[in-house]
Amino acid sequence: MAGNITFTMIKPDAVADNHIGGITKMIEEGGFRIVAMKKTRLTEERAGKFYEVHKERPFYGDLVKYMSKGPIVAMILEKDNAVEDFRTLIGATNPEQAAEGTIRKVYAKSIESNAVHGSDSDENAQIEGDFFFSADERF
Ligand code: YYY
Ligand code: MG
Repeated sequence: MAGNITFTMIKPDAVADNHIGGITKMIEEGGFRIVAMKKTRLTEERAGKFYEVHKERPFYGDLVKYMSKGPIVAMILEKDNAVEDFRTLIGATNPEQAAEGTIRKVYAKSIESNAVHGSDSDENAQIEGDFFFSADERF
């Protein structure tokens, strides 16, 4: 059975452009409950660790620099079938391929600056949530 938790970040450009409210509104209207939420900034080292699975990919260096260039908003989200439903809500990685009504369709500027992160499995949702939040920060 699919889990009911996923993890997201609002990425630096979307935070800098004042889209925290707009994106959070789409998340809540999409049926997700915010369990934990924090505005913080990743160092290059921590961004590198978060995206370690991609370290052999050609875009890894740029991605790490991008994700550490300014504050992000991290959230743990709850909903039935959370991981899959959230991937549907955010849309394709490349905003040119993102469906109408998705967060990336509305807020992404490019494949790198694509507004939000979404976990790709229940296992990674747990790992990523634990990366940012302790047990006493979840309600
Ligand atoms: O899970 P998702 O964020 O949709 O894409 P991933 O394939 O996990 O890549 C992580 C992140 O890397 C993506 O959100 C933007 C960036 N990226 C990129 O800059 N260029 C690519 N060709 C692929 C991904
Ligand atoms: Mg991914």
